Amino acid sequence: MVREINFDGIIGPSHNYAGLSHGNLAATRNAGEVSRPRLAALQGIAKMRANLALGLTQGILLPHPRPDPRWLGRLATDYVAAPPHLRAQALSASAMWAANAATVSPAADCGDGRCHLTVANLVTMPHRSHEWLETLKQLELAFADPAFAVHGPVPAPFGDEGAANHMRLCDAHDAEGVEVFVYGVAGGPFPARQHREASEAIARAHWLDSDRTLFVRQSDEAIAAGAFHNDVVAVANERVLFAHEQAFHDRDGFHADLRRAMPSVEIVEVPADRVSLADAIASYLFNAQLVTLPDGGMALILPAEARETESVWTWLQELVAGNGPIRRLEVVDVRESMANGGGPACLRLRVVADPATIDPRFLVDDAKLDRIAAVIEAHWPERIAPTDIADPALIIRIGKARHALLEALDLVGLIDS
Ligand code: SUG
Repeated sequence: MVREINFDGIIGPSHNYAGLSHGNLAATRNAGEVSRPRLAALQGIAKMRANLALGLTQGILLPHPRPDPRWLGRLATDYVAAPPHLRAQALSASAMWAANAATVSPAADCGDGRCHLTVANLVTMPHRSHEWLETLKQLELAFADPAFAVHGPVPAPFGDEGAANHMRLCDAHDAEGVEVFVYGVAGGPFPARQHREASEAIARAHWLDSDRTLFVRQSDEAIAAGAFHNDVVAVANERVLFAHEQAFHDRDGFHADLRRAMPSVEIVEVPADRVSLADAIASYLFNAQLVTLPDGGMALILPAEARETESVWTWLQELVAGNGPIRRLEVVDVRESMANGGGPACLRLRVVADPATIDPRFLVDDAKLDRIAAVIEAHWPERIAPTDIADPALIIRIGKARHALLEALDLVGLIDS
């Protein structure tokens, strides 16, 4: 049966705070802090357990080999000899943010009746620009069934950051939808990571119907306020768009186009005079997972920071007390990821498909999460301080930890070469 499946990136053993993402305020603020990879990964597992408890279907993507030896090799160096900035870029666990792994168009939207996935090139940030090779390998394995078409990345210099800048509206997940690609325009204080050319290439590759595809410009003020991806200021699920008033460059034009393409759309907008852009971005209100529960109602899976931000929590209480489509709030603690600018929605990639067509090694239940948690408890470093990243013992430990996870999941030799 076709349904939405959330694939969460398991937070890798090299998780650390290197301040690598200009324009991502949390990551920059926490540069040089001590990270807690074990706690981080267990927080991610707890989020997946909470999703399972809501009756949702859950998948996983695996941490990448770090430091990335192939990337350093192409830069004619290795981890020991590399200058500190390349070391940090090679070591990053940024593949945990699966919303940046790929853009996914469900079969119902695609001209050839297959579900299409295009791996994101992530070319804007050096530490993320080498993720796609390993991500592609995992996607090709997980989605090898003919029900899927997995594409390589859009070529540089057209920046593509995947599902974080893509929203889909539909009456039901398995029905034909309207796909909304959100891009930024360069010129502000921070990079605009998603380029319109890349989004257009993806829409062509996925055989999307141009009448049901919108290209929407993100507002410059949102990017300047720290919304380095659209999913920091907007999220969609089925017929609901949940967005900040200042998320889009031409809000009225976008709303009109969306209503024309999908008359049943319900736009839940948070006004700037109730929640400022700054509060929305600091709390990651919109980086919630907006999900349809098995009984048909919708829930927002929010980071704890949303509950701790008064303007946001007050607004949310009114939202769920009203008669709107969003009826339930679930709070999760993903603070270690949040400190690098990654909320609950950043950690997951949504795929609408029949679970029977997916490689079962990439799907989880509680028992499998127990096994993964045991590997994390046994092998993930407890903490990484900035000075530790030069320590060869840490690097060996990180490699062994990932290998232990692949062993536990029967993936040795398949994605670790
Ligand atoms: O690309 N942070 C990630 C956060 C990605 C969040 N994803 C979504 N919004 N979908 C980024 O900026 C920080 C890593 C560091 O600085 O060590 C980082 O890459």
